[in-house]
Amino acid sequence: MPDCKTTMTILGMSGAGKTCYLLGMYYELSAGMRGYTITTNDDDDVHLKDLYNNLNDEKGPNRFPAGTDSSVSYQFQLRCNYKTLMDFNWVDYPGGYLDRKTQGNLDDYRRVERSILESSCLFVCIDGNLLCGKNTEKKIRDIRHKCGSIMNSFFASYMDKHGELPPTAFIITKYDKCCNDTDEEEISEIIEEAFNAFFHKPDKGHSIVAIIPVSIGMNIDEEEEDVLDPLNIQLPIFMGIYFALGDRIAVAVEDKERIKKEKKEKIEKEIEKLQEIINQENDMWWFLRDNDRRDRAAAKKNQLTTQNLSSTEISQLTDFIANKSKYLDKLRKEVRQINLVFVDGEKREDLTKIENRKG
Ligand SMILES: Nc1nc2c(ncn2[C@@H]2O[C@H](COP(=O)(O)OP(=O)(O)OP(=O)(O)O)[C@@H](O)[C@H]2O)c(=O)[nH]1
Ligand SMILES: [Mg+2]
Repeated sequence: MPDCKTTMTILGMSGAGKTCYLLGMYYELSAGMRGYTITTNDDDDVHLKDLYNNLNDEKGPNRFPAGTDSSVSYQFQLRCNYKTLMDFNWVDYPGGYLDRKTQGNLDDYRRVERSILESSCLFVCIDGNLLCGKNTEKKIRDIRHKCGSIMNSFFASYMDKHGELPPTAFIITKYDKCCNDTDEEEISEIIEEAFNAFFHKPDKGHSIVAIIPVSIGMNIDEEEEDVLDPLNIQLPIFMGIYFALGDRIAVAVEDKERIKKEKKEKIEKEIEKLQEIINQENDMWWFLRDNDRRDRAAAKKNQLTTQNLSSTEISQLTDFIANKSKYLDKLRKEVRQINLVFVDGEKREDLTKIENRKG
């Protein structure tokens, strides 16, 4: 049975908003949204709720979590109507780990690298502060130098390991800071310039990119504001789970076909052998012919010819495919809300209409 676990990793420099994104996501989805909820173990639940309550209760800079000083792994379940759709791993780490040369801690760096390489979907965190102002060239330069130069080596390692890049969401964090200084067109131009490799048709499959502006609350870092009011924060998670779930269903369909084919071939071989016995006996002189042996072979052959191909394994796979496909259809509606998407560098209306994703 295909497992229903995946890993998603957010890449972002120190202060880019990774921990706040995680808190906003947990705040929004642990409360439930259109039937979807996120759950985790009790200890992590208490810890994350403390942190997001602090974001709501405190004012000024004290409301924000301190910069992350060591990596923490979380195991979440995305549920639909309380049933688990998929488990996913999430690592919250200090952004400085991405730059092993300045931090010098190779073990921590390797842990984050492993998470990135195991991810079915990557989230690239672009700090909205880098999109403030009116100078597009400066924005491109800043993003290339502050994000691209360090992240590119991870993308290259991913490519070496998998031969392709995973579906990737470029998340514009702190969008509340830059929403008056930029628009979809400029953001698309900047991301395409800074991360050009994601905007080409690869040798196999497709390059799948979404650009998603997110915020945990309008001007939440200013004194007088007092509420967490997340914008779009659920969309990257839904996108990641959508593709991971689609992949698991595809694996289950392949497994089912393979098992059926193997079973059919095995039966055909047995039938062939039985037919040989029948022929051998029929070819004998009648006084040497073993009629019992021939009749037993004929009866067994008859039984095998009419035997259907079902088995416990096949029916489990059939149930898995039917059940998960139902959720995939439901999730598709959420993923369609992402409106800035690119497939092989071409702007598309809808991320869920990709033919032959792996082909
Ligand atoms: N206006 C605004 N500010 C935000 C938002 N999200 C984060 N911030 C600010 O950005 C700061 C850094 O956010 P973090 O989430 O701690 O950044 P990080 O990427 O986890 O940083 P490291 O743990 O050092 O790697 C916060 O302390 C807030 O001041 C947002 O949505 N809007
Ligand atoms: Mg952090």
